Amino acid sequence: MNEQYKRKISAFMSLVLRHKPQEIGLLLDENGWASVSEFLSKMNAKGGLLDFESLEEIVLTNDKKRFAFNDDKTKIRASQGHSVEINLDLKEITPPESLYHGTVEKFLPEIKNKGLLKMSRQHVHLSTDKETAIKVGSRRGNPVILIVNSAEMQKEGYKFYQSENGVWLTDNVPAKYIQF
Ligand code: HQG
Repeated sequence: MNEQYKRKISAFMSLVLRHKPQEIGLLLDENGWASVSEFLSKMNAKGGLLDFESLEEIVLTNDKKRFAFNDDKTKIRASQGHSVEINLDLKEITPPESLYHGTVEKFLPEIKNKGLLKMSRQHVHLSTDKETAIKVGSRRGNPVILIVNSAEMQKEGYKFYQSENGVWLTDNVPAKYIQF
């Protein structure tokens, strides 16, 4: 499988497993899992040639480990980033002192006003390293990096989670905990 093809399939998998399973007529269970055999047959229904070995390669080599199998590899799901309502069964954990969020200038007035909101996703996404936040912000233009006082938030009752692929998640970040 060449890299370009892998990227294309992986982007489509993100769409299906996070946002629009109905795009291929797939159903996700309440925890976001799809049956691997059903996923493959529905991905291939319009003439695709994705087999289990290629899927496994995509899951294993994906740059952000966006997808995960269950133990016996009969189910697959996206590890984070959903807009469909599913329960990832995340365990609350203690965050580091601070976390980063990458955004762009044009959102700053709203963020200063309302804080960071999850918008169409299930959580606000944060990272421990600045580089990741720069990449996230760069998807929309010139990146602006915000620092979130996560330890202080947790002390004051806010909950933090980490997805299977290491993304820090929380429900919202009021502006008073953000360093602009
Ligand atoms: C902004 C990708 C106005 C927020 C990335 C962001 C990430 C506000 C946008 C993952 C706001 C939402 C998530 C407010 C937040 N007013 N704008 N009050 N609060 N925003 O895509 O964090 O590559 O839902 O700053 O790498 O950009 O797909 O979130 O710009 O990990 O795996 O509203 O998606 O992962 O955008 O990205 P998103 P995000 P993948």
